[in-house]
Amino acid sequence: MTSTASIDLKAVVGQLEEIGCAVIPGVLSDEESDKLVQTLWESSAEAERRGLPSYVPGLDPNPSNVRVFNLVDLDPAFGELLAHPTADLVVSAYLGDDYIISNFSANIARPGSRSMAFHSDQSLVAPEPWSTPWSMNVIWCLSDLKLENGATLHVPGSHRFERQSEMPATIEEDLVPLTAPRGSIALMDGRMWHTSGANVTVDEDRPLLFAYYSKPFVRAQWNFTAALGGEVKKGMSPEMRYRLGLDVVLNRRGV
Ligand SMILES: O=C(O)CCC(=O)C(=O)O
Repeated sequence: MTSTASIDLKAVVGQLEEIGCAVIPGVLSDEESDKLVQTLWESSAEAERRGLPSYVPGLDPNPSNVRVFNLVDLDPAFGELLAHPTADLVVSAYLGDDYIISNFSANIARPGSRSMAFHSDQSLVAPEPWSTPWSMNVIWCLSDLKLENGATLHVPGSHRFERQSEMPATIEEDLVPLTAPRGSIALMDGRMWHTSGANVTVDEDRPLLFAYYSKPFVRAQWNFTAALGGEVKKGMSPEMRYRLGLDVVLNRRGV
């Protein structure tokens, strides 16, 4: 599997700056991807037992998108992914090594799923102008990501719009799929305008995990202090406690 030493970090950061996204293939083996898909479905069933929604009207057009929220509480494998050395390397380089974790959830686009509303993730957590990257997604591709199975549609270069008023009315005509082989991570600047694609296959699921990271001064989307159980919190390293905002002091590490 791709080791952190073999990653051309300068090139990855260059693509994020230039295009707004980049792909690092081979971060997970096929076996690891398959195991995570299995863990994801088990976690989805557990989330349902706990009464967490898997379909949010207004977020997705129909229930063929299966959402799994609160991944970190559902299985330790997901916490490990958040702290994965490759993710840490890239996020530290792009946002700074004092980054925090804003959210971690899954979107399984099943056959029949359609696009959600066009948005950028940074616009959901910070007001314009969006002059610099304050957030980014590390998207764990547990299957191949291709147009037919609902690959994330994005507008390359759209991370440079500082205000919504700068965007042409026809911008959605420029959407293209973010393609990647299974086992990759796809990286996306938080300012990139995007949406989920439509899964037009007969029988292929598109399970993606969205690890959303931000600058430490941006309020997190998910309240991990409230959402994680005591045992899960206890198992977290000091580093992860800081990144998840579990300590008493939120804006200084090691306090
Ligand atoms: O599933 C996708 O491809 C995109 C999901 C997304 O943008 C979101 O949940 O905010």
